[in-house]
Amino acid sequence: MQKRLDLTLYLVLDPVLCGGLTGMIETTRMAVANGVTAVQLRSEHPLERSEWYNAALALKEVLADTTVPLLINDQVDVALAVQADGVHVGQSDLPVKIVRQLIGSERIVGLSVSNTAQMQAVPWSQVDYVGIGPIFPTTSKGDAAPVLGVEHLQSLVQVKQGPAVAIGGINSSNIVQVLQTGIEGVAVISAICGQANIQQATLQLLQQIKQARMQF
Ligand code: TZP
Ligand code: MG
Repeated sequence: MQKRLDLTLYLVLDPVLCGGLTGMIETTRMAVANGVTAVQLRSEHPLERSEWYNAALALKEVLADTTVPLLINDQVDVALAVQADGVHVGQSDLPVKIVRQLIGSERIVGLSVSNTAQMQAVPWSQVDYVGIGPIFPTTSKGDAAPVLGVEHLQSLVQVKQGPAVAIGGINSSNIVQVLQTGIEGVAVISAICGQANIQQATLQLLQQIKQARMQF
C-alpha cells in the first residue's frame, strides 16, 4: 500500500521494552490497528545483523496493508535489504547527505536534533522530518542529550523549517504541553512499548492529541 508520512503518533520500538521480536510485532499490530501513524525499529542494545534483518522483515509484513511507514534506526543496509520506507539517523551516524544518496530520493530520511545549533544546521533539502529531544527525562535512551524541556522545544519549533516530532519521556501526563508548541507530532517508546494494554495506551494518547489539536 502507498505509504504516507504522518508524524501524529510515531511509535519507536525497542526490542527489550517491547518483549523481543514477538512483543514488537504484537505491539506494532495493536498500536497501528488503533491509530499509530509511523513506526521505527530501533535498538538500544547491540543486535546481530540477522536479528535486525528478521525484525525489520517481520515488521514490514505487519505494515504491508497499511499506509503506516516503517523506518529503520541507523542501519541503512537493513532498510535497503527489506525495502523499508525510510531511515532515521542521529548526529553521530552517517551524514544525512550520504544516507540520502544510499537510499534514494523516494524514501524517508529523519534526523535527530537536540539543540539550537543542530537545528540551524539541518539540511532540509535532504531531510523529511526531524526528531527533537529529549524533551523530558527518559530511561529508554542511555546516551540521551540534556533534557530540553517544553520551553526550549518551543524555541526550536519556532526556527525549524520542516516537519518535526518531539521525543523523550512523553506520556499521557505531558503530551498536551508538547503539542501546545505547535509541533506536528510526538514519538514514544515506553508510553506504548511494554504497556500492559497497548490498545488503551494508544487510544489515550490519540485522544489527547485530538483534544490538543482542537484547542490550538
Ligand atoms: N531519542 C531521544 S529520547 C529517546 C530517543 C530515542 C527515547 C524515547 O523513549 P521514551 O520511552 O519515549 O522516553
Ligand atoms: Mg543513531
